[in-house]
Amino acid sequence: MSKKKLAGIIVGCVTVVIVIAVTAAPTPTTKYTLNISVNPAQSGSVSPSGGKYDSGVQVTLTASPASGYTFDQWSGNASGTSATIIITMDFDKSITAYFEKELPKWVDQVQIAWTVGWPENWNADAANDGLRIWVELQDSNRTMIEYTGMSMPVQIELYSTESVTYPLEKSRLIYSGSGILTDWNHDCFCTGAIGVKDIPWQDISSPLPNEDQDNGILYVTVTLPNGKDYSADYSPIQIRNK
Ligand SMILES: [Ca+2]
Repeated sequence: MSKKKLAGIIVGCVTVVIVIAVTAAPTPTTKYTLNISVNPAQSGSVSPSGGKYDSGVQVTLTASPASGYTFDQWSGNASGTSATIIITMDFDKSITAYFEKELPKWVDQVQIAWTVGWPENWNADAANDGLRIWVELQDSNRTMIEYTGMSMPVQIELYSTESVTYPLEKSRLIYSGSGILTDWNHDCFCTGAIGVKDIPWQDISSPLPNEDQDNGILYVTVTLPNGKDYSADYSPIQIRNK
């Protein structure tokens, strides 16, 4: 065999080996990134929490609410209200799981708000210092609803009244303020409860319009966690220390 022929065979073999090697090398797979976020922060979690996936891979996402929250919906590169969904990683995806605060079960039972206010002595001396306001929530059977750990805004208004003859009519706004309902056993009419708001006499505007100036009408509006407002009034209320 001539040197030239031998060289030709060697070159041929090497070429075949190279061709085989190139053909056998794995094709690099495209990977896509999955970014998961949760809104509001700390309201829940998603499994898996994100990562890199081969193109075309299907990923099952499961949303789990934190205590006191429920799953609401997916948004971004996914949609739906089911807590478990399957997505296909065919491009980089950013997905947000939305959770919302779970409403307390008693919220739907509230039908009535009651309020009352009495002169109270809340410092060391013997004289009453102002009005103490209580608010109570009731169901349709007028049974007090027990709740705890709430933060429910209460708007409070006091009006003077020209007369103590029913029906009482409001004359002039003499106090406007706000309070917070927190626990049923602190904000109810119970003896010894602290009430929802103390209004010092000096915060109630004066002079009052006429000889019935010691009487007024109390209005409160409670806003529940579902956004519903419940109003209550109480009259005549003694709005000056006697
Ligand atoms: Ca006092």
